[in-house]
Amino acid sequence: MITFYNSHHALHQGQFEMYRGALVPCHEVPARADHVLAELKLRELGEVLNPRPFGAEALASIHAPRYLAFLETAWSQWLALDPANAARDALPSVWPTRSFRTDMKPDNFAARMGLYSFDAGTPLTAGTWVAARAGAECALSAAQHVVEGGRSAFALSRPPGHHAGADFFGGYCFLNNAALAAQHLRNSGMERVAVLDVDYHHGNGTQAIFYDRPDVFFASLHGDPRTEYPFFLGYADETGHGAGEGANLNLPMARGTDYAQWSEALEVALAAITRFGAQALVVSLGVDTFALDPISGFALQSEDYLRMGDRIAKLGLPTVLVFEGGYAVDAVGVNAVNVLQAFA
Ligand code: 6XA
Ligand code: ZN
Repeated sequence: MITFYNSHHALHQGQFEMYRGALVPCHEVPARADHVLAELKLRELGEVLNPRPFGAEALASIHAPRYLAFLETAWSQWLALDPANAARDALPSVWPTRSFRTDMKPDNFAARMGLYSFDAGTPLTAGTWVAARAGAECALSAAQHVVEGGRSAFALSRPPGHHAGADFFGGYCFLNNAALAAQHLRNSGMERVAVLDVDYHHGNGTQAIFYDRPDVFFASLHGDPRTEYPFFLGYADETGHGAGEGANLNLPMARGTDYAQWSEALEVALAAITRFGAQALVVSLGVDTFALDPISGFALQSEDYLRMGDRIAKLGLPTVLVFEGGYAVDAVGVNAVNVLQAFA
């Protein structure tokens, strides 16, 4: 399995996220990717390459120009407010909820942060843009590898991506790496592409990006949004809209779900992807389904990730795997690489 990795991921290093009224240390830390990289090298699972550069058009295939322009300049806007801001991350604190307008371009930085985000758990830091862009290039390079005939490729991207929408960040995500990979496959002539999201959290950004499209099928296995983040999307009755009706499948599960139950939902998702007639697959590979994950509620064990990789590989589709969540930092390498090893 070829891996695309860029050390610039470490430039995104948030200090704190808002949790129950307090700023607590970020769960989404650079060490997560370091552990995956170390485990890949230990098992000699294949080449690790730097991504190719991709131009602004590639990001604009998924993200709104005004959002990209904001992300690129956000840190300098933050510093312009107060040079002392160099020592603290930017976090949003005000949002346009129902009845507010979202069509204007606010002059106030806090207003812009709120306009382009949906939670206070996703700090924007000095290196966020460079890291997110490099992570997106890993996903695009992995997709390009598959376009060129590769059976599979892994994008070891950080920050993760599946909560990011066309014009918003949140859930530790800024650019939607999986959506960018799927769109790159579409642009390169694959007519029907499926995204399988196995992260513990519903991939609200990916769902929203493709919700009214018939050419990209989105299937997600996740913690029930009645109790689990991101709470406001990911229900079973969300099946797509307009031309996209029928191309969205949510399989929410209760806290405590183990691999025996989880793998039944996987069978449902894989059968739907086969019926859809996907020519290529993108996997949003979060391993926060692990029993010891500190912010999640499923009960998967490390060996289960071998079974997961084996089962998804049996679909026989050209596949791009994109790293998402997983916060049991010491186990994240073993768990993610178990999927990749079984796949390869
Ligand atoms: C709330 C939890 C964010 C979940 C991030 C994640 N701060 N998404 O792992 O897949
Ligand atoms: Zn997650």
